[in-house]
Amino acid sequence: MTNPLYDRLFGRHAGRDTTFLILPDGTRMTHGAFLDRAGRFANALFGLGLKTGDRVAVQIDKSADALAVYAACARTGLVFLPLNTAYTAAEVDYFVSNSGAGLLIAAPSKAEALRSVANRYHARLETLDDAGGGSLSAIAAGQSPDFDTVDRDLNDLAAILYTSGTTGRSKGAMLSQGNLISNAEVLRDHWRFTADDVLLHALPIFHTHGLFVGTNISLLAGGAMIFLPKLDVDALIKWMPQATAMMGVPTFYTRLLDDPRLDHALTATMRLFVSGSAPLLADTHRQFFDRTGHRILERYGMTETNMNTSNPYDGDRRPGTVGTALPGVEAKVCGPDGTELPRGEVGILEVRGRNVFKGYWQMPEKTREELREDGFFITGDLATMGEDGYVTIVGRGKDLVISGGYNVYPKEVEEAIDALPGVLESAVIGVPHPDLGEAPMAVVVPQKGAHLSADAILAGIAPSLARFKQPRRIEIVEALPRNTMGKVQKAQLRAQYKDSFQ
Ligand code: MCA
Ligand code: AMP
Repeated sequence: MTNPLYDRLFGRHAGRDTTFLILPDGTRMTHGAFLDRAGRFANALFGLGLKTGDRVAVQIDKSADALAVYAACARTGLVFLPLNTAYTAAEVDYFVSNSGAGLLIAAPSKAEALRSVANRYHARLETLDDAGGGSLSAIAAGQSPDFDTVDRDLNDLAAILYTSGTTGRSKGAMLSQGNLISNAEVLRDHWRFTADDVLLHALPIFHTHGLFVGTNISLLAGGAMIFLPKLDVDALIKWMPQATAMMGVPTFYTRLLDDPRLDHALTATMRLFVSGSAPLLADTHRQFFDRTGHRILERYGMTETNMNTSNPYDGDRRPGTVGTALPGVEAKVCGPDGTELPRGEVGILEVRGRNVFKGYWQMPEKTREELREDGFFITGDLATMGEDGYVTIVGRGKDLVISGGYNVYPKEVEEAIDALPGVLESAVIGVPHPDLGEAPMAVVVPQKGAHLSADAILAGIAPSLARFKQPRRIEIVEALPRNTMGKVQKAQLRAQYKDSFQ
């Protein structure tokens, strides 16, 4: 019996008394103890009547048990579907309905709001909190830690992660066991992770960065993670002398730089700082080097592809670039028809490799639009590639705002605003933000005679949109700038409001 994802990431650690997780209160959980927890959850999930291939939607706070549910899904062949804890019930409704999830696991505090969602789609609802409580935890407590791992192969679906589209609703990116393992193996080797590493982990575990990049690499290498619930600079500073590596979005680095305690001594045990999910300013890279002597290693990825390019471990970590294609990944800068452009020209980045996803869940047309028949995935990112293969992301061909590493699709926010009474139309743009890199802002036109206020707009969209998608600034204007074709000129708005948060 084989199950590559479970066996290589988790199963081989069975019974080991090596440290896997160091929790915020200082307690340590060994690999063996973690796998016992995962075994109990595997029995609990099958005990609920779920079958291999069923989707398990999970909206819970970060904890050892949350990771154990991920391991249990790998072991049972259930498809893990993690959801941002900031999503509203209205947003979760879509994910449960679109995925046809058989089980929704929620934080107990959200159970009441999500019960009707689960009922509507005949999904089971169980709860799990970050302190060992909740109905699923109670079921797991009565189970055996032993479980017969379900046979799977590299092509089998391991996870669905939803990513919004520039038009229409979110799309579920289907990631196979092979997608996840191949990328984790490449990154472990590229970034030299070993069993001696201790990863300072303060990212959320419902996205690729914290879940597949951080956690899968640590598991493959057999190292430990200091597992913090969220970014808290005091906690990072407290734990850093016990760590060897950290992964973060650029906000991690700008907040650390704002703290006078960041210096060479604080980072003396660290061998690697990785940044990704959003552009790291070259200036941040340089300031971090001046303060600590460490050159942040920037890499580039997507939910659909895991990681595609990386600066080198040894060699030139070039500020403002995302490095070269990872081993086993092909990257090219192309024109609209997929023809590769001469080096140095700006085009859309396309990537191919074992890391690239299988397609969008039950959306064959969307899949065809973005995944070419020859296997190249059209990232939608504007890039250049130098003669030496270094890639620089210079912009986005897609209308997307990345705020603190979270993606905000303007169309989704505009639709929510436009649906409010008194709104004629709106345009949502990303503007530079000193802490979040970029933040969404809305420019709104009222209907004739209607009185609109920013507060009323925010209150109107709050029930349907996660807080991080809500505009940080709202301007009420008489009309939106348009070109002769009638298209809203977002570039003009971005230029007009570029200093909003500076
Ligand atoms: C929280 N808030 C945000 C964000 N996060 N607003 C805008 N953008 C955000 N990213 C809001 C909260 O709703 C709250 O609003 C206020 O900010 C403070 O909340 P708090 O939880 O204290 O926030 P924080 O601790 O300051 O978090 C900021 C953060 C966090 C550290 C940047 O968002 C974060 O960890 N981001 C990482 C995201 C990530 O992992 N992305 C990877 C995606 P209020 O107080 O007003 O109600 S995977 C990916 O992109 C690809 C594959 C890749 O390449 O990695
Ligand atoms: P997501 O859909 O959440 O997976 O976000 C993927 C997007 O994040 C990519 O298409 C890029 O636009 C952006 N991204 C990720 N890493 C980087 C990076 N190092 N520099 C610039 N943009 C990045």
